[in-house]
Amino acid sequence: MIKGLTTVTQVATDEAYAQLGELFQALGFEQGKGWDDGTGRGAAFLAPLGNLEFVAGRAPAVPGILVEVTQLDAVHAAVAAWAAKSAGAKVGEVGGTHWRSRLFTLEVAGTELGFWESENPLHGRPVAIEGDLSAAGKRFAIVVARWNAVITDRLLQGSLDALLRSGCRRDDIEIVRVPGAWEIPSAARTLAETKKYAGIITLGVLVRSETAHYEAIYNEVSRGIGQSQQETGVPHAFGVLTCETLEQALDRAGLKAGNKGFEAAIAAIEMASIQEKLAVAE
Ligand code: DLZ
Repeated sequence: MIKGLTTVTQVATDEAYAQLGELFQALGFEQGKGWDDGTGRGAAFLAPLGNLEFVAGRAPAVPGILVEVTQLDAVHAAVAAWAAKSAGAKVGEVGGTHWRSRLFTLEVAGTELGFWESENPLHGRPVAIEGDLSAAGKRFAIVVARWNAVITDRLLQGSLDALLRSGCRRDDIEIVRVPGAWEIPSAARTLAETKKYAGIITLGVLVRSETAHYEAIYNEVSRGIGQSQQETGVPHAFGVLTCETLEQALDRAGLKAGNKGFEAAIAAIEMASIQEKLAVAE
């Protein structure tokens, strides 16, 4: 496994060796384990991040040692103040580069260093773990309520469309029909516990104006689906519409406001991929 990176630079004189050591300590580098074997000596300075860069074609006109910093102007002022007291040290002006950065150079007895700062605010930020939208090779289950079937059938079509267009094989999709939204959590939980599916898509429609105990059903359905997801670790996409009227529900099932079944399936695909990546990253 890769652990770190060391570049070895020979400096011309003992004085330059001492000067550079003093500067790097003053700049806040952590001192590593040095060595002295009687024929030569080395002073190690540890940076929190490092990378090795190979270049082909046009090489940027930069020193071989580059120190990336924040607050370049403050570092420049500190290095310039240090150089004014250090014999033979020469500090260049801060200038722009062709890769959206600013840089200045320091030369000590023939050893040249560059200090630079990126102007890209995202530079150096950790790369986020994000899910892919490929469902190829993964199995998904869809739990769909028959209540308000005119609408839930459209949601189902939307989910199937998303899965198939994302590369899922038809044989890798299990569809389970349940009487109403109330029954969705238990079916979802049973499917999730088999651990056969990368994700579960839950589809239903609750219409407030037609459901006297709407709140009671809705609370239990959302709690049950969430609990199944948390306790099994299998992603559950929430495609249960909660609408004031049937017309509003139709709009959300492909008429005017997208198809929430499609969106739920995409969320399940993305979460399945994230789970896979998180498992590898652990
Ligand atoms: C009973 C009922 C009512 C009134 N409304 C809805 C609804 O809007 N959407 C839905 O999916 N299901 C409804 N149900 C059925 C319940 O979810 C459940 O299937 C039955 O109460 C049987 O347990």
